[in-house]
This record gives sequence, C-alpha cells and structure tokens, in this order.
Amino acid sequence: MNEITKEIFKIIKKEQKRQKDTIELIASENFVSKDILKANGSILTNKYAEGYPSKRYYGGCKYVDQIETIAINLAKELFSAEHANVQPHSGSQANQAVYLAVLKPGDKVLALDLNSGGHLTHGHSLSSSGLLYEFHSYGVNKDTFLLDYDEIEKIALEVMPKLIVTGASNYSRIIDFKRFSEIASKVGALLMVDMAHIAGLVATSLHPSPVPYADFVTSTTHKTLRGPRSGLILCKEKYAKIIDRAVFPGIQGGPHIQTIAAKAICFGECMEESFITYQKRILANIKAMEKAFNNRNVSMISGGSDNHLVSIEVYKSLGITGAEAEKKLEKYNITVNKNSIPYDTLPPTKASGLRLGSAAMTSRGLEENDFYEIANLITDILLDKSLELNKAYQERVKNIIDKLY
Ligand code: DSN
Repeated sequence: MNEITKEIFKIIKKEQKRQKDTIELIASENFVSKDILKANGSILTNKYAEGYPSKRYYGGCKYVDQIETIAINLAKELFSAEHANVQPHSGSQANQAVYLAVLKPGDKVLALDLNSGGHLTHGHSLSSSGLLYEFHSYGVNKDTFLLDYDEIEKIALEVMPKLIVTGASNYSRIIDFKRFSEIASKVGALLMVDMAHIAGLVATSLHPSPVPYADFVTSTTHKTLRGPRSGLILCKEKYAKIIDRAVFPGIQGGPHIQTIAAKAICFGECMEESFITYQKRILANIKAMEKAFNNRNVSMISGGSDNHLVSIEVYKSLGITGAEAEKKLEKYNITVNKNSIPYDTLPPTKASGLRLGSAAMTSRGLEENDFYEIANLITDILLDKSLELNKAYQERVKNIIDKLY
C-alpha cells in the first residue's frame, strides 16, 4: 500500500467515525445497507458497458446486461412506470437529460425558485439549466409559504412554457401533482417532476405518486429511497427512446454498473414490508420534531411538515443566521445545513433557515422521543449565546449517539 493509499484509507476511517458519532439531520442524506455498499464497491467498476442491455458498444456485457435489466424492471415495478432509465449518475444528470430530450436552447421552462425550495438544476443562472434554457419561476405564497396553484397557473399562462418543473429540495408539504398536470395541459406544456427528496415516500404510497400525472419523473436514489448515490428517470413508453438517447450518448458515456447493481438492490429493499415501516417512522419522527419546535415557538416554514423534512427559521426566531447555526451545531456533532427560506432577507451564504430531515437518523434507529429531544436540544444550543461548549448539551448529544445502531 503506497503512502497516498494509506492516507486515503486513514481519512475514510475518520469519516466513518464522524458518521458514526454524529446526529445526522441533512434531509438529503441516508445510510445504505451493507449489501448496497458491497455491490457499489464491487468488481463491476472494472466494466465498460456503453449502450443499453443487448445493445452495447463493448463485448463481455452478458452479466451487466442481466444486472441493468433487473434494475430497470424493478424501478418500473416499484413506481408503476412504463419506462425507466437507471443510468443517470445523479439527480442533476437525470434532470439535464430530460431537458436535452425535450428542449431546444432558449426554450421556456417554469420551475420553483431556489429560495422557495427549488433546486439548482431548476434554472439557477450558473447551472447549465439556467445557461441553456429560458427559466421562469414560481414561488410560494408570502403568508402561508405553500405552493399557490392558482398563482402558478396565472404565471404559466403568462409565460407559456414548453416544460413545467415541480419537485423541491426544501418543501415540507404534499405536492399536488394532479393540479400541476392540469396546469401543464392548459398551457400545452410537458410536466417534469423531480421527486428526489420524497422518492421513498412515493415508493410506499405515503406521498401521492407523480408517475400517473407527469411526462417525466426524475429522482436521486440516495435520499429517502436509501440507495446508492445516483439518479433515475421514469417516463411514459412514448418517451423511452428520446430519454435513453439523451442519457447515452447525450450527456453520459459508460454507465456505472456497480451503482446500477446497488440501485437494483435498493429497489428490491424498497419492496420489503420493513421499508414501509421505515418510511412511516420517518414521518412520525419529523412530527415529533414539529411538536417540539411548536412548543418552543421556533418558527417553521409553512408551519410544519407532511414529509421527511422540516425547515426552521432561525434568524428572527432564535437570533442567529443559518450559517452560524450550522457551524455551532457541528461543534456538538449535530450535522444540518443552512438554507435560504422563502423571501429571505439574507444572502444564501448566510441564510435565515436550517433544513432538518429525519431519514438518516431513522435508519439508525432513533424514535419519536429522540427526535423530540433533538429538536429541544437544537433550540437550547442555538438560544445559548455563550462561546464556550456546554458540557450538559454535550452529554445530551452523547446520550442520543449511544442509542444509535
Ligand atoms: N443537494 C441536494 C439536497 O441537499 O437537497 C439536492 O441535490
């Protein structure tokens, strides 16, 4: 083992310890099963397989064809989709592929704005989405912080986009995909739903599925779905060809077969009864946080949550910016991310909010009383203006860490 290899493994060990000893509340993270880890780190990484099952540009693909076919079939079954492409390396690439498949440079797209919970690939000026296409945005209602479908319809009628995008990185309420599809058909637009955050809830019918309503559904596979770090596209059969062509050779070369194998295992795990129980616990656990924040008068965007995340306002309600809060909590081994809130008066580097998710710690066995305590602990830490680390809070963190699987 050379020095570089030793160094890298040493750092991986440290990261492993950090993950083990941390209260992980980043809403987009999770902990995969040992089988998923094993497939993802397997010899499949040695194989090139440009193309699709039985239509490859390389020899020696008979086994990887079997793996990709299993993954495709499971993805279709899990989400009741007509067609699945399991090759996107990430959610961003899944989105990029849909745009390439249906848009020409300069075409108009309507998507949720970043401050209201949208994603960079939904038209940020520095993302290829915003650079190549003419993105317009809708936000959330100024008073309720909820999606206002009548307002979205009004904007859609003004913009007349070719594609409407919905789905979010930071929206804690149920999204009405049927209403979005009605708006899209009224203005003659296609509909794409990026369900990355809620895919696990959709897979278990705990959030309404976008699949019957959207022309295209994109997702990551590593958030509530609890699979490997990767992407997925679902669509109607009539779009299968243009989607497959947009992924390869449109934006990607060889698929990562080791990750596709891990995705197949993930989809299989999602069909087990225990996965439904897990998703129900995610929801119950976030409700426990919601209750604690309510009791402590910590302001939550839209007043609470119907899914796996809750977005809290910290600048006005606790007197600390999101960036400072993130740093302060990290000192106590609580990992969160700062997040802009709708109509934020602070820049995204500071931000007024924190986004907290329950998927990862639910995977590690925490229950409602633990999440209730975590929300109280976060509130205590953020209200405490002392610069010294507080031993009592450290003890409370340790009590939670000690319970983790
Ligand atoms: N970065 C992811 C998130 O945290 O929501 C979205 O891609």
